[in-house]
This record gives sequence, C-alpha cells and structure tokens, in this order.
Amino acid sequence: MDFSHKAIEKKWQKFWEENQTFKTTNKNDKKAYILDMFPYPSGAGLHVGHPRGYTATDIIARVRRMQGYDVLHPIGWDAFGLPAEQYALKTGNDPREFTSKNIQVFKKQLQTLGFSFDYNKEINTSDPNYYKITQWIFQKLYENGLAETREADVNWCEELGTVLANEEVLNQNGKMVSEVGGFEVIKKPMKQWVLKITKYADRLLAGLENLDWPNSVKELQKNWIGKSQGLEINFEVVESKKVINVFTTRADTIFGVTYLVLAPEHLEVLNLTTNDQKKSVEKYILETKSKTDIDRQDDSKPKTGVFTGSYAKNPVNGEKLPIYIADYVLKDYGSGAVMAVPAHDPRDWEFAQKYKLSIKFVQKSKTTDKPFVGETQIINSEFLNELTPKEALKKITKFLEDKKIANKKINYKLRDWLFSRQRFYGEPFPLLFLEDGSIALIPENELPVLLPKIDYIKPSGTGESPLANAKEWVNTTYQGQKARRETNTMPQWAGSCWYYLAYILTTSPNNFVDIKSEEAFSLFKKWLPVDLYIGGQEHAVLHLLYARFWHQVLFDLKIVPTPEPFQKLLNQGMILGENGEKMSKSKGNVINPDEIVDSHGADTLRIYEMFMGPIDAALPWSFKGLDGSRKWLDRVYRLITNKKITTKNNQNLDFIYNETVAKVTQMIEDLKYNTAISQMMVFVNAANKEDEIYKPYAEGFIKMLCVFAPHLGEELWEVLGNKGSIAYQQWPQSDADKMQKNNTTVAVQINGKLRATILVNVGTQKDQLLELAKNEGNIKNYLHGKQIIKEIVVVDKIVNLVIK
Ligand code: ANZ
Repeated sequence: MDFSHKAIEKKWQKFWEENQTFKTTNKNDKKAYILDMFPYPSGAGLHVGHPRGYTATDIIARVRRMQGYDVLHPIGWDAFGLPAEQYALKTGNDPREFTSKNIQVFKKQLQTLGFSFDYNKEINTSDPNYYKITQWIFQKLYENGLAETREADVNWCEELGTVLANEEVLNQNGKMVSEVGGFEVIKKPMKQWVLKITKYADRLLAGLENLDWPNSVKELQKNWIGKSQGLEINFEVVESKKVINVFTTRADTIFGVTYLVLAPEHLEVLNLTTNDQKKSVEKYILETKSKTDIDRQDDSKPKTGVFTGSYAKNPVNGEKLPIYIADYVLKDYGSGAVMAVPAHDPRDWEFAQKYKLSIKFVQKSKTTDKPFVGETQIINSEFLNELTPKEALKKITKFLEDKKIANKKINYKLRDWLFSRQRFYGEPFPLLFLEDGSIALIPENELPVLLPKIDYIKPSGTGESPLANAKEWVNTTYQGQKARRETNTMPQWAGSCWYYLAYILTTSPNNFVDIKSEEAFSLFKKWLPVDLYIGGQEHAVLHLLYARFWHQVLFDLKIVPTPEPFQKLLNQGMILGENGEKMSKSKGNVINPDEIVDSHGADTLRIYEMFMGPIDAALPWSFKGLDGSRKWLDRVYRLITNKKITTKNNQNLDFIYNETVAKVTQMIEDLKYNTAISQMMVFVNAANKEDEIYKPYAEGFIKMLCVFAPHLGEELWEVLGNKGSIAYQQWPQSDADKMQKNNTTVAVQINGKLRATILVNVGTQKDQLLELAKNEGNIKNYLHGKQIIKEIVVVDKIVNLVIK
C-alpha cells in the first residue's frame, strides 16, 4: 500500500475535531439540511449498512459546504428502546448505563469513518432535556383533542405476567405465542393512549403530492392510509328491531348478496346469537382472540366462521340472509360487518363454498365455477340490469340514499395510533389521573416528568409496565387531591417524530432553544424543510408517517413554518453478505466495519460502498471490490505525489478535466455516486499518461475526491502546498469552451476486424476519412494486392473496408 491510512485518517480526524471544522455555519443565504435517519445505539455497534447511507449524505453535505451553503449535517441517538429494557430485565442493570455505553461505541465508530457531522448538535432522545420537549408536544396534542384514552387490545401473556411488544410475539400455526418460552399470548383490552392521526388522513395523503420521494414509498404511504369510498347500508334483522350496518365499495352487487358476516368482536354478535348457536359462537370468539389481524387477512389461510342463528333482510329484494361471524372480517374496519357477495368476492366465495351458502352471479361471467372480478355488465339485478358496474353503483347509491337506507362513507385503513407501551424505558406521560376521574397535565414549568430510578426492573405482573412497581412515583397528589401517574410510557416512535427539529434547536448537545420561542421559529425558517433525508426502506411507512403527522400538527400550531418536514427522500439499498444473502450472525456472513477501517482504511470503505452500484440497490459485499477501491486510492496518491505538478497548462487534459468536473457535479446532484467515481477514474487514467499535471487540475480533482475520501483529500491538498482544510474550498467549475472536443478516434476495420485507429478532426467527412484510413500504415499493408468490394463509413466513429 502506498500511503498509511492509519496515520492519515487519525491526523485529519484530530484536525477536524480540534478546529471544529464541521460546526454548523450561519453566514450564507443558501442552506442545506442533510439528514440521516439516526441510529438506535444497539449493543452490536455499527454494521456496514450504516456507512452506506451516511456516506451518501456526507458527500452532499461536503459538496454543499464547498458550494457556499450553510450546512446542517447532524447525528444523534434514538436511544429509548426495547433491547435496553430487555437487557435490564435480564441482568438487573440500568438501561440508561447500558445505552450510554453503546452510544460511546457508536460515536467512536462514526468518527473513524470521517463523517462531517457537527457533534455540537448531538441529541439523545432519552436525555431529560430532550424528552421534556417530547412531553410538551404530547401535551399540545392532548390540548388540541388529538390524544385520548381508549380501551385497546394489547398482547397479554398470562404465563410471563406481562404485555408483549409485537416483535416479542411469534406466530405459531396461526396462534400467538411469546418469543420467550413459547407461552400463549392473547389480545386483552387495556386503557391506553391513542393519537388521532386519522384526523390528518387526508392531509397526509395530499401532502405526498409535492414531495421528491421515491414513488414506491409514496405508494406504501398511500396504501397504508388506504382511503376507500363506499356506502354504509342498513340491513334489518328479521323479526327484530335491530339493524346491521355494512360497509361496501360494491353496492352495485347488492342483488348478489347471499349472507352477512360480522367480525366476531362486533358488539351485536351476542344479541344476534340464538340459544342453540351460543356455544359454538362463544367458542369461536375465544379462538379469535389469539389471532393477529395479519393472520386473519391472510388469503392463503382457509376461511372459518360460525352461523349466529339469525337472519337479515336484503333491503332491495327482501331476501332472507343468514348472519355469520368470521374472522376474515375485521372489527376495526368500516363497520365491522360486510354484505357477502360470493360470486364476485374471492373471500366470500371461499367461505360460501365451505359452508354451502348460495352463490348468485350479478355480473356477466363466462364461467360460474369461480368468482368473477371484473368490469362486465350487471345481470340478475332488476333495475340495475345491463348497466356497467360504475353506472349501477351510481344508480343504486341514489336509490338507497333516497330511501334513507344508506349513506356515503369514506373509510381509511389508517388506524388511530396506539401510543402507550407497557414499558419502563420510554418517555413518561406528562399528566396525572386524579381521584375524581379527571386528567391533569403537569404544568409546563415542571416538565420533564422524569423516569424514576429503580433498583431492579421487573415485570409488574398486572399488565402494567415495570413503572407500576415504583409506588412512590406512581402515587402522588395534585392540588390537594390524590393522583396517580400513568405507568405506560410512550413508544420509541415518539422521540423520532421530532428529532430533525431538535437538531435545529440544539445549542450544545441536548440543550435546546425553547421550541415555541420566536428564535426557534426563525431557526426553523432558516433550516426547514430537510433538503435530503436518507435512511432504510423499513421506515417507509411508520416513522415517516408519524413524523409527518406531528409536523403537520406543529404547523397548524404555528410552531414550524413548513407543512412538510422532508422534501427529498432516498432509501439506501441493503448491503448483503458475500453470498448474496442478508447479513446475519447465524449465517456467518457479517462484515464488521471496524475491521475494514483497520485493514483498508475508512476512505477505502467509503469509496467502495459508493462504487458498489446504484445507492438504492441491494448489493452483495465483495472483498475483491474492496481491494480494487484501495488500489485505486493508492494510484491516486501516486499520481499526485510522483507526477510533476506544474503551473503551466500544456492543455492535454483540458477536455477530460472539464468534462469530469461537469459530469461528477451532475452525477452527485443525481446521487449517482458510482458513476461519479467511474468518471474520476477516467480522469486518473488520462492524467497518468501525462508527464506533468497542471496544478489547478490536480487541485480541482482533489476537491472532487475529498467528498468521497475526505482524509486522503485533505492530505493531498496539503501535499500540493495548501494550508488548512479543503472542506470550504470552492467547488470546481467546468469551462464549457474547453469541453469542445477537437479530435476524435475513428476505428478502421478490415472485414469487420479492428486493424487500426486514426485520430481525426471531429466531423471529418466520408471521402476524407476513407482516404486517411486507406493511407494508415497497417491498413495499407492489408490492402496491398486486394480488391475493396465495399466501404462502410460512420462519421466520427468507424470505417469498415470489405476486401477480397
Ligand atoms: C360487498 C362486496 C362485493 C365487496 C364485492 C367487495 C367485492 P376496501 O376497498 O379495502 O375498502 N369489507 C368491508 N368491511 C370489512 C371488514 N371490516 N373486514 C373485512 N372486509 C371488509 O374494501 C371494501 C370491501 O371490503 C367492502 O366491499 C367489503 O366487501 C369488505 F364483489 O362489499 B365489499
């Protein structure tokens, strides 16, 4: 190896830290907020996937500084979380100590990779100063009617005496069991906080329009919100005053309804159940409790259900319809009841087949041995016959509305956000339950509500969080009344909902400008929205949706000036193991970035990860590729240190240098880092053929190099006799005049085989090209004594002579 990466990298990391090179500036009229999804500081440390996204943002941050922008490029820690709590439960240690140790490790690892983060802006979601503001935002949500308590299901494990997070629950043959021990888990209703994100459903949809996000992510968000326009139709129950309200998007098929289905949890189920059906209905309801919604919606699973014994009447033709319960109908969607049209709905079809229910086709279909889903004419439907489904829908809607049997209804798949966790290690809720049943918010000047110190964290046994064990903390008084604290804590999502705002407000690590002050507002005005946000695809839905929701609420409260937080988004692709599989300890294909930094250097790792392929593609790791990247950096080092660097331009590199500047600048703008590196390689190859290099070209090249390989960039900048950091040097400009290419190489073939090349003026015409080609020494020999039977010429490219 030609240079000592260890010496160089250490030297420049020290320099940057001592000189506070990357401290956020506030002196330009242009700004760039370049953000990474902040890491959860797990015990495992950084993996090679992290540097891929972090290098991608680092490159832009560095380019923007050189282009005269104020740059905000921060990092922090998503530090509350389940693993720390699980560790504490297992070992009796404090999750805070464990987390802070992990943070030290992570930070050190990041520093060795040479990212240009402003560590003055470091934040930690579990720091009391930080969660004070998380609590304050929650209070705003509450005051504005966007937070309330409701009974909602949790995953309860009787054997372990605790509520489990979804990730702690496994699915075993359609039944929920605990990951630890394999014990039965059932859904149990508990009083919990929910945030009414559904009130923002339309705004969350509309806001997507103007964002520069991958279409795939927008689609995922749209589907998650799942706006659906339909009708709620009343079906009278036979011989009863009861009415069942169903939600349907296909009222045009109402003449094809042959039965109704209720979710087993539907409140009317037991009232509708006849005595002889009671036993089987109750048994089925119980069985449903241990099934997840995902499982219930899984179309590959056989459909099950039970007859209630009651019937309803079809409002359009009076037909008698048996009422069933079945778990494929979910209680929380629509009205929790459906009108089943087995001929045109595959799930209803399967159910009807199994329980021998009648099937009636109400759309033209060539076959009747399977459900028909399509756009054909309506049949068997009296006054709807011969209409298209669309026309029929219009007509039946009016008909049912006029008779006051139905209402138009918009439904969303999006559910209100269950915001309580039965956990110790999260933000405490900033409120008290008073003896008289009311809720009091903790006054703002008494925030934060601190997480108490507990000697030994253990389950409460009641389903409440381990905080319930801290009796002194839980039981308190408020204005002379007895009061009780909330023992649930907030989910990990809470801290990550506003961390990008926290960076803006940070004056030193975890110290913040008051979020509702004028100063805060003008800082938000300066920096928002985030100009580039890079992170994993796994956050495509929840994190991004929750953060957008909080942001829109804060926008309505005039805390932030922009309606959306993240203007441009990119998901970096995963780095797979050498065998092309996902890296995992059990497969033994995990690459440790520390080892690579040690053996090849951080610059090599950065260049390699950017050169692997498109930034959003999943790609396998390759040591060969890594070695190749290092060899190229060695080549660059030799080029600058061995070649004569002159102040006189012999013009040989005019074209290639200016072309490289133009292309690399544009490719970086398009986040096409792999091709930008290829172009730099082309320049290095050309420069290597020269005896001397014009100094401004050497310097311009190093400026481009330094955003990818910052340590070597700084070092070579110094080698060329410059003082101080390269980080704020002006980004190179390309000279369009010098990019006019005068000469071009034309291939000369004989009978399709390349036999020579000739250098000609661009645009040299056919006759002249032919003459030049025929007079080329090698070609002359080939032509000697032969007859030319065909001449093919493509100007600027090729001459092909066919001879005999
Ligand atoms: C009759 C019908 C006939 C339906 C047909 C579909 C096809 P989206 O578009 O996703 O909103 N549905 C309603 N509530 C449900 C619930 N709680 N659980 C499960 N399924 C439910 O889907 C709306 C359709 O999903 C509704 O339209 C209803 O079935 C079903 F040929 O009604 B349809």
